[in-house]
Amino acid sequence: MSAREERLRARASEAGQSHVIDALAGLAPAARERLLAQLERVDFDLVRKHGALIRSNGSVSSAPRLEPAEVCAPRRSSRDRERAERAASAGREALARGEVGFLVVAGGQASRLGYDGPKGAYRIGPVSDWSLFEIHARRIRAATERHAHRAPWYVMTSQSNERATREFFERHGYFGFAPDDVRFFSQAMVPALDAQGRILMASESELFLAPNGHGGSLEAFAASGALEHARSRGVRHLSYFQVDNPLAPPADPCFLGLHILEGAQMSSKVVPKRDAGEKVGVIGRVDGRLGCIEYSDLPVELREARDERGELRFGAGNIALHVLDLEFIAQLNRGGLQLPWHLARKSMNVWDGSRVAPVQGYKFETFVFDALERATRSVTLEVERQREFSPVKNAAGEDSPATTRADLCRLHSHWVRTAGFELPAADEHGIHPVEVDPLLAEDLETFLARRPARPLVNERGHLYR
Ligand code: UD2
Repeated sequence: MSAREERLRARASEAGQSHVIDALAGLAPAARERLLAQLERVDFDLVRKHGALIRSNGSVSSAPRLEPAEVCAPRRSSRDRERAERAASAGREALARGEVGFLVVAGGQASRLGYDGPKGAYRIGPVSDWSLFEIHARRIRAATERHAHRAPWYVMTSQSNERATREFFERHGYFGFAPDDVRFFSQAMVPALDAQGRILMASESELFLAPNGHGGSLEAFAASGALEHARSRGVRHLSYFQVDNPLAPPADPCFLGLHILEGAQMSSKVVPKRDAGEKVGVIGRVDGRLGCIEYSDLPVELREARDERGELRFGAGNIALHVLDLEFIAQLNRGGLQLPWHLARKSMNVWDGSRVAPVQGYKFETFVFDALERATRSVTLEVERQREFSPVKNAAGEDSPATTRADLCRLHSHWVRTAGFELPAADEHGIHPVEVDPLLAEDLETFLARRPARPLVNERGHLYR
């Protein structure tokens, strides 16, 4: 056994994982090298911690004390409306100075959607048939053109989709961006474990690794050099969004301005939850600090609790749109990023020594919203769901491609109707197949101001561009 293998064996067996070294025996040289390279990247101390987390059942020692968060709600309070209007000009100025960069997290595995490829490549445009990436790209380009300033776009992938994502961008000419304005970086992967805390294998020569959650974006952004790149470009604030939500406005002057004027380090947008059971985290004060409780961790009595007006007491649904200051990310990474780990029990196809078979295993993730409690200042802004949030999560039913396409059509039909244009016939669900190119307009006001002559008509519907 080589010195390299000896070193690894010592580390692995100390962590109770010698089976992964035993797996090297009998492998052909290339396979052996692949497994060795993977093993060298494993943080065995972390694996040990994750094993302990399984044994403690992932439980938090006591139920959290939760209070509603203070929310800025321009639609419900005239004071907040005035505050938001004042803030918008600060946001516009920051955009015009090029101080805002964009970060999309796209490292997830799209397993619920059942799509074999990067989720961002999924075609969602109801009339245009544009992919999620293309729609986000058009929104960012619209913002940079409007504010006459180029800004970098950071795309977080994971090992499982990095190559495919880069190829997709290349094939599409970087969606009109200068290649230097798009930077990819990859989040880290961590081993999945069985119920005894043993590392699972994906094949005889591969560990079963899974992306470390979108909290990994904060670490990888710094470690990959993206943070330095952003600094050198004069970026001070990062607009963060998820690839699955084509309604996400990446450059909202009001949100950016509120964040800046408040001197905040990390801010969030919320929408009132659709119902108590909706699968979004809730932003609130957790044990006195601002935070977000994931839907699966919210005790049922808190999930159902209502205030005197009959509204959900903990109804500030996290839609995963944040502004993060670059210096805040740098500060979080000083001495190593320490976000809490969450575990998820899932069925996975693993190598059992002779074949690949499904077992119940554990994956480990950190969540970006856990950084909220480290922010000394933060703004929570309530926005309208129909304008900003319609994620593609599932293959069918709620939050699926069908509901997202219908939401896009509903919003854009409203603009088109208000502008006095004719709508194409509705389908059996009452949806008019209409879509507006973000490069033309991202809101009703701009659409009315630009008043496009006529739509492009194709077999799917009307596209205004
Ligand atoms: C997330 C939030 C939920 C709510 C909802 C809004 C968590 C745990 N919960 O729910 O509170 O805000 O979104 O849509 O996040 N991703 C990565 N790397 C990873 C894992 C995820 O890049 O390792 C990306 C993924 O590509 C997607 C986004 O993060 O864009 C959300 O991931 P998800 O769909 O697993 O999160 P979900 O639906 O549980």
